[in-house]
Amino acid sequence: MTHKPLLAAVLGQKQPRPPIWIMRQAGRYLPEYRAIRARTKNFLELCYTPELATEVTLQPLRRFDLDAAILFSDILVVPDALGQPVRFEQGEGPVLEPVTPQTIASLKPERVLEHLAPVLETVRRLRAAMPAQKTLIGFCGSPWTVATYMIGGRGSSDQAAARLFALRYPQAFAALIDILVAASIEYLVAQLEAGADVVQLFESWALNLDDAAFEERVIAPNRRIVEGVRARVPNAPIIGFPRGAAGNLAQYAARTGVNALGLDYATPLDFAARHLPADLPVQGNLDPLRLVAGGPQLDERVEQIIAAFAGRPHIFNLGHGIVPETPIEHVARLVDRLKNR
Ligand code: 1CP
Repeated sequence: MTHKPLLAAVLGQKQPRPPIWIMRQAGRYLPEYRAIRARTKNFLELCYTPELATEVTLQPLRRFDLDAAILFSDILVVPDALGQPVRFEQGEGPVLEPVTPQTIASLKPERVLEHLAPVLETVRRLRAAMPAQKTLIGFCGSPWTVATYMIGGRGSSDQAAARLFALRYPQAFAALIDILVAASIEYLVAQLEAGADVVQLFESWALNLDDAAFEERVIAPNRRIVEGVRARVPNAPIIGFPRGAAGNLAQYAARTGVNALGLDYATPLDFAARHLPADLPVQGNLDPLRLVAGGPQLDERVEQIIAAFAGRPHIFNLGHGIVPETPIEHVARLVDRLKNR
């Protein structure tokens, strides 16, 4: 038995009230985050400076009574560690020099853990600093999602570059996925050994895929990671978040072996009841813009979400990341309502 309510929910134990964390809970909506960010040259420097990364990870816990902290880092530290440098341009998001079928062989999986040593040091510091009842969440991007940035060179709404690459160069694509699966296993095992209680797989671009592509690019690699991590850390608690998976969600849950399923906000509330095993823990799924707008449309939806998942272990969260415009009072009100119902 664990005394951490959020970890317990991931492990399938229903809690008296849903534990809560907020996707991207450290970030630009917090003035204390912006103050620290202003002291760093660029975003990756913040991720690679344990003292500052530890501080920004803990900031949301000081302000709100959340049940978990999520390691402050980014899914794109993995390509950076593989030797495909990532830059974060102001107001533009990540920029990378795209990989080609020829350059994939020159990625350097053997240097991943060495490059990410500062992030693992942050996990150790967090472990030491966190109150016993709070859950520490580690994470990485799932291979397909990370590959969309490595191939496209930046974020896009349709992932067309990566989708075409996977179809045109199946061997090179498979080699890239193999590298990302292996690197992700190493990285997640290292996070768990450094003190993470739970790890989350962010498959943020699980949309725009036909079911054959979903099987090959999402289900198979996520399953390999779950199995590879558990071969080294038996029973490792894992949350899968396949954003946009829609009609593929039940397959994802059944076949990857994740403990808990993150739901995006477009997933209908009765979906779990109709299509998921009765005891499968779910996480989610408030529209982040309801948290921006506040008022009755926020409060009423929160109640609907809690009621819909009341019969199973449920972790309350947004259905995608919090946005910079979110008023801090709305976050405080949400956490307070959840804790004092
Ligand atoms: O200067 C800044 O403050 C940059 C903004 C920012 C932040 C705060 C980025 C750039 N990344 C992060 C931190 C981050 N990213 C965290 C830890 C913080 C926390 O949750 O408290 C996590 C878990 C992520 C994960 C992440 N990065 C995802 C998966 C989740 C999701 O939102 O779907 C993705 C897709 C990224 C890539 C990324 N990093 C940053 C941006 C702007 C983006 C998205 C680019 C795009 O839209 O394609």
